[in-house]
Amino acid sequence: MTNIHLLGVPLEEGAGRRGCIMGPDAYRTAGLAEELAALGHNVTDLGDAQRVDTGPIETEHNHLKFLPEVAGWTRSLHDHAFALAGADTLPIYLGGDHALALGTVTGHVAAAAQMGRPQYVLWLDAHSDFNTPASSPSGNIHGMPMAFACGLDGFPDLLGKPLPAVLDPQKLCMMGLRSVDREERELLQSSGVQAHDMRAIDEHGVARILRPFLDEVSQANGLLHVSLDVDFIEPEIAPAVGTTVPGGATFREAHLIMEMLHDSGLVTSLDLVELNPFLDERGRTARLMVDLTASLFGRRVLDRFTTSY
Ligand code: 4U7
Ligand code: MN
Ligand code: MN
Ligand code: MN
Repeated sequence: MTNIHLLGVPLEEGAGRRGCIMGPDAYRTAGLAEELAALGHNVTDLGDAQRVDTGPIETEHNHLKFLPEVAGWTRSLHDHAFALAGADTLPIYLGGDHALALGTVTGHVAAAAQMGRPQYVLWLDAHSDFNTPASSPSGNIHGMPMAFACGLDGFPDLLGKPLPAVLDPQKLCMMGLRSVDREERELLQSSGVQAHDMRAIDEHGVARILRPFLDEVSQANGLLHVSLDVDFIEPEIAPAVGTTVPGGATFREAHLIMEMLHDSGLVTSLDLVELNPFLDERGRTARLMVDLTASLFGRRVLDRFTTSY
């Protein structure tokens, strides 16, 4: 039995199109809390977080979109994550677009540093979200959170203070990559991130990639934050996302990752991001994300009630 806190993050300003603001309520409608409670967990819904007002944020990068809004969310979520990391609970952040990880990941990294434990991150995404303001082709800040958390140069003052601790890129494992921008790829490769593209999954399967990483986290007595972007999954089965890229993880590949994460007992916090309910088909993507989360919290294939989507 795990104490789970759900925190809604109705943030959409980091993405190129609107709709992620409806994400938290779609997870509630799809029955996330009820599913987790049915697995025997103690679930508390904290409601939605709120953005703080920052006033204008200085930058020479004028193409950054909705900078004060994203900075306001980053400050709010960093503080929420820092506080939740110190409590006896496993927080699930219900996005909202992936810019929320600017706050959640940096908050968990700061808390881990204070506890003297290494923080690891598993990033499940078609994209590496490793652009800096200078490298970003779009100016959309949801393409930048991991570069920010790893302390890369050129970011405006999103947090209102220097990062209390930076994420070690070597403790960041990415799976599912199939859209990385040219300059972004150089940043990613020179920083030493454990980056695995879809080809690696095709050749080796998810288990062969994930197991060594989980062993590493376990041996280091690390904390593990998981960030699941809807576009990690094949868009044919998860259409409710603004940035679809074909060739994503299959239903079983995604579930197997969640099942292995459950068995490891290592996960300490989770982001569910980029769900855009405006683009969904009869709630199927929201339901798939709820089912994947249920697998991460102990539901097994043989217990699963088979429905047809
Ligand atoms: B997501 C992109 F240019 N790399 O920076 C960018 F291709 O959170 C996409 O992973 C970023 O969905 C996608 O805008 C961000 C683009
Ligand atoms: Mn709401
Ligand atoms: Mn992403
Ligand atoms: Mn993505």
